[in-house]
Amino acid sequence: DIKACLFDLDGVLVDTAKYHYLAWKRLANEMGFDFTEQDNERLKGVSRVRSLEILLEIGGKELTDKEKELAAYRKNEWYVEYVDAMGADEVLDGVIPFLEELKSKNILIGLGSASKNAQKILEKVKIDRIFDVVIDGNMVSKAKPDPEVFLNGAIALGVEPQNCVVFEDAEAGVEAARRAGMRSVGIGEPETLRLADIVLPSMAKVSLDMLVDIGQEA
Ligand code: G16
Ligand code: MG
Repeated sequence: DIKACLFDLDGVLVDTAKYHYLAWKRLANEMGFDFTEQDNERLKGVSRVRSLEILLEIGGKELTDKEKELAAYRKNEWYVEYVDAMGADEVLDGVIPFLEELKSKNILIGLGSASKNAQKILEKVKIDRIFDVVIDGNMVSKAKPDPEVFLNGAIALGVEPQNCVVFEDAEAGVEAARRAGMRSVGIGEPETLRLADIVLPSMAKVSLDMLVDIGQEA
């Protein structure tokens, strides 16, 4: 049975991808090249350092390690300005009722995000207090698809991986869940989330009944 749900942040609970996009685009424009929303798809779920490498590859630019560090720092300063302006209305549809339903059934709630800003974002949109554990980009050494972030969540909650369900919008995140020995709900397109046990177009479609169904397959 299901004892814990572990949620990715960007693309599942909130849409911070649009702010990452604006901040990366500003950096790209300063370096003299354009960065499109389609390019931004490649950065979803990817760490900050890796995102910068992809951006530089798109622009055909090379930077020294010191310059890379400064560029990533500046991008984050701009990104955090957007995050600071976020409010409770930015929690995606369906999320709050679902989290409340989990709470009422004593199912534990965890966050498993690549973002180093995850705690701040949860606080800004006022859902931080509902989480029993938060594992973020400051606490893991290996990025998704490595299962570390979700395994650490399960350990912190004292729950076995087979009793956890992961909610993820990124292919690498769904792969991480599978490698952790957890079930997963993909949020997005079935074509890109093939490893997920079920795929839903958005969190607005999630229900506890559906969760119980995938739990029984175990
Ligand atoms: C999120 C985003 C990524 C971002 C990463 C790191 O991951 O999807 O685009 O690059 O966090 O964010 P930061 O620069 O704030 O550390 P997730 O795992 O929540 O989808
Ligand atoms: Mg995500």
